[in-house]
Amino acid sequence: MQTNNAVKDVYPSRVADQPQILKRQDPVVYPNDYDGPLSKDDLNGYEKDGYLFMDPFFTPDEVAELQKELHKLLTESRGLKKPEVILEPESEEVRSVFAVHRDNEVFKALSNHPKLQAAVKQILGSEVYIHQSRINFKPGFRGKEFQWHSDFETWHVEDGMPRMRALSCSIALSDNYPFNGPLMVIPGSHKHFIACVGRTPDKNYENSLRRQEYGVPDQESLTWLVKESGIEQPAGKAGSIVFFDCNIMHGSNSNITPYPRSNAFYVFNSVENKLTEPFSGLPPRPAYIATRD
Ligand code: 6CS
Ligand code: FE
Repeated sequence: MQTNNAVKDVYPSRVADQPQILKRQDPVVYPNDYDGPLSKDDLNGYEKDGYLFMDPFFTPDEVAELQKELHKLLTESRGLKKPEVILEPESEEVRSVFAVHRDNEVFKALSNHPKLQAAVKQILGSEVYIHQSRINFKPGFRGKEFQWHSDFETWHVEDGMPRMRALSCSIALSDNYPFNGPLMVIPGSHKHFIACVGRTPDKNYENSLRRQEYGVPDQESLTWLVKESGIEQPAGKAGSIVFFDCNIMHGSNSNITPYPRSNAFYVFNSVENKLTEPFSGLPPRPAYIATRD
């Protein structure tokens, strides 16, 4: 068993030359008495499937303000050479802008939205902080795919996230349709941890955020997961939201339609699950990808 300093690695990945399917060793919904917008059924559904889709979640006025800011941010980011601005792998199109909860007033306010915060605490059962935020623009015609992966596998290996007590909120800022590359999830896959093969390269994030190669499960494991419970694609209008568990297997296809699929992603981590040293043994990733302070 690998350890880094004091913390045991209960989910070893990218250490063996064969993939492995391990059982999850953490709760999905953490017992708590936080009040919020999620019903008992919502929470039971999230526990079983690993995700919860709500359409709508935000009001039309809130959506209008977010869309205005989205276009402003995209215009500002084009041609901007800064680490937080990630380009598509085969063009100069903007793929993502990271750390919007830190650098942008409108998206900072969104991360503190009372209804959003309340829902997240009903699931994680504690106070929370933002581990990572980004806007994925997935532009029309050129928005490329996101390979299948578990976020937790990356956050554990490359950021040192100890346990599965985090979640992502994907907030639709443009209408997500079945055909413009919406999020695809494998319901129930969050209950298994797919240990991947390969060794994480130094500064892997300089490529992985454009096209992920490490931490992408093998086809046999993916086929096994899909056989268990199929594929769902919670595609909703602008203002809808998908809460998804840190370990659910997910991905999205390229967008060859004229309709951008732009979403805001906020990753909330429990204050009881703060990052330790990366289990890869490599230096930690920069703060704009993983909050460490
Ligand atoms: O490396 C990461 O942290 C990012 N990669 C993906 C594809 N999803 C999670 C996260 O945004
Ligand atoms: Fe992801």
